[in-house]
Amino acid sequence: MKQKLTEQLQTRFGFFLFAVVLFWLKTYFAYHTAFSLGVDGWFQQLILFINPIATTLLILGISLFVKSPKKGYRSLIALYVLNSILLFANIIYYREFTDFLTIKTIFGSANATKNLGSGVIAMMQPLDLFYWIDAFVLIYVYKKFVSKNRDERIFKKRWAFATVAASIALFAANLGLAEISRPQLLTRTFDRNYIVKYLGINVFTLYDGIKTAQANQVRASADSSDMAAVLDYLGTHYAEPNEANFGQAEGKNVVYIHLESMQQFLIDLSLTDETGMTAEVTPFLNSLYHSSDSYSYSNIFHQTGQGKTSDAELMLDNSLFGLPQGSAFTQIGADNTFQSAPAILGETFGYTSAVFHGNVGSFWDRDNVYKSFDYDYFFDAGSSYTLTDENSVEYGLKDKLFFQESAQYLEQLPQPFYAKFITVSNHFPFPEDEMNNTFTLDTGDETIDGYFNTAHYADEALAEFFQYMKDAGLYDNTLFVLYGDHFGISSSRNETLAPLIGANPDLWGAYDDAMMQRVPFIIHNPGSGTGQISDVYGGQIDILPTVMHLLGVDTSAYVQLGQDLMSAQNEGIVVFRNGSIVTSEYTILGNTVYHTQTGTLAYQTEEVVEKVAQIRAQAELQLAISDQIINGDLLRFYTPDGFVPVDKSLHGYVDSPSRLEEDIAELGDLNTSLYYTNHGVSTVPLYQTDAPEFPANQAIAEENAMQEQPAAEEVPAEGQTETVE
Ligand code: GP9
Ligand code: MN
Repeated sequence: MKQKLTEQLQTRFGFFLFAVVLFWLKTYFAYHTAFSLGVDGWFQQLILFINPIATTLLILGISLFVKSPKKGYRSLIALYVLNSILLFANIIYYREFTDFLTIKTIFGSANATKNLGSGVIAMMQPLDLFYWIDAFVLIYVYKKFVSKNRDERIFKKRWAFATVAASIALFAANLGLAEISRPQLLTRTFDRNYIVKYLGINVFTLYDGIKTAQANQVRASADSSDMAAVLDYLGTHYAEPNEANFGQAEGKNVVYIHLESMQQFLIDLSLTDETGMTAEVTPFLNSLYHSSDSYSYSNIFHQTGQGKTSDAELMLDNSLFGLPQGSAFTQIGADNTFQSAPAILGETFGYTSAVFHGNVGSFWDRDNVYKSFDYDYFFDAGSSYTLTDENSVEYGLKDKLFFQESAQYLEQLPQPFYAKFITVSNHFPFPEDEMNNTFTLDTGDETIDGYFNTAHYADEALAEFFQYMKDAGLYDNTLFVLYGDHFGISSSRNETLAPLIGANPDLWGAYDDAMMQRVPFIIHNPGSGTGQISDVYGGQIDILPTVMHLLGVDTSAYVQLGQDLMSAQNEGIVVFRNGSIVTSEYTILGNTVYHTQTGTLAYQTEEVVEKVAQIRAQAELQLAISDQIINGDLLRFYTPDGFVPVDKSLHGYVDSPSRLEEDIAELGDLNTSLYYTNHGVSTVPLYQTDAPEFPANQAIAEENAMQEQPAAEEVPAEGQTETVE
């Protein structure tokens, strides 16, 4: 019997079937352990169970066409490993993004892959080895039982074709069952989860590839008449500014602070750290949030997709959404035409614009995309900051050092300026950093512990920066816009997080995950005294028109898809990039509708159904219009009166500091920079930071150590007591 089995296994087809079964079971195992596919009932379970078979037969079946037996076996193993890599990459990706890998994420750009790759090690777990055991088994079985007694017969082509035919038939059956459970599955693409649940990961990848190719065609086939629908939409959607504060900050500098991975639940949150001390996690942000000079928001949601940071930037600078897949920055950002904030402010009021970011400029293709947005300068790691192992984390210079090192460029910018600071310290995996552990927790989940620690650190960095702005004399004349870019804690961790934020993990559900997508949004206008905390529902798409109106820009002719949050005409419909919708009344997640205020399921009366359908139509239209603009590059067909299209060729960021120097030399007496108006006295020495890596602090620490006092650690420790109390 055993002998018989071994003989069967040694044949081409026997070994092939063995591999198919192995891969099938592995995939099914992964479905249950690595993804949450929302499988409901026995019928969906059945479909899930059978869905790996068809594509596994097809993919591994390719090896049956290889004539040479030796090469045939080997190509089978190679295909097996390749398909395993695809599955494994999806497992790791899903862990962080709760999503599947798309063709664009894989091949779209080196940046996206780098983005994916960087967190991979941190995301891997020892148990991940399980996903490779089968491959080792396959290779072992081949070496031990097959290779010496290989089936040397040429595998008949017609059997190879028969296998392909069988796989197609099986796929058709699979699709048929799927369509019974979910009609129009492929035509409407409800959700990526659905495609994987019903048809498997391989089919999803292929399907996604076809969609991507189609998208490339859309751009080529778009023409100026497509703008008509967009302008129609804007005609009905535009929200007029609130007269009470239109132009309140006119002429002021604008400083945007991109708060990496900050979520709204951090605001006003106090936790007890390991030392037993109870403290606010983000005391400085909290003080800004409650300041009477701040327009603060408690119900602003991030609307980013896979483009994460870059999607947030796209929305903030353009009031256009990122794409349903991948990053719009890396896919079209360098080519498309935009009417971005730096261009509008530059043309309207003569603003100088700059981005500060302590990471390499190529990440998210920023060094090309910013040209399309009309940024004058981009101070990045390559040109403007000195990075060492000690002073940087995975995505660049640590926040305290980043802000400090930025001061030398900021003071040189002709005013008014529009400056964006992109922080990095509070980025997944929120690494523990011995020198900067200012808030230590032990919840049993390192990611969550790390998150509070790095958020606290980022908050301290922010406080130092604001202090500098005051000391340098820039503060009063600057409008600050602070926003969280996207979640830092992924939904898979929310149940662990729940007790820390006063929620019951047992009652946690999809509604709560949706509510966790709130991000901080604060417009701080020093001296205004007109601030308040607004509970208006909005998203990142709404920030640009809101800020523009405060700055006194008439936005009515621009293509901005958001609505001024201070406008009486604001509709308060927030659509997520995945299609979920939140309003102050309803939270719509797929077919499930909740009352936003209570989290209870909404009883679907006729009235509710009608209202929800209306909201859904508006939300879908907003996303669709945005996608049309981006995919078709429609802004190339429409230039508002008086607006001069951006000339990308004017910009280059290889060495922004030198370029700035040249530009201000040319300005001569017309220079309005802080440095110039200060008669050439730098404000940089005014910058106070307790960063232990900061050279001055290191010198003090060394001196203290020389005097044999255990003071080396006291420098950061002092900062700690100040903020903890
Ligand atoms: C990269 C940084 C992080 O430079 O902005 O991007 P993210 O991973 O958050 O999208
Ligand atoms: Mn980010």
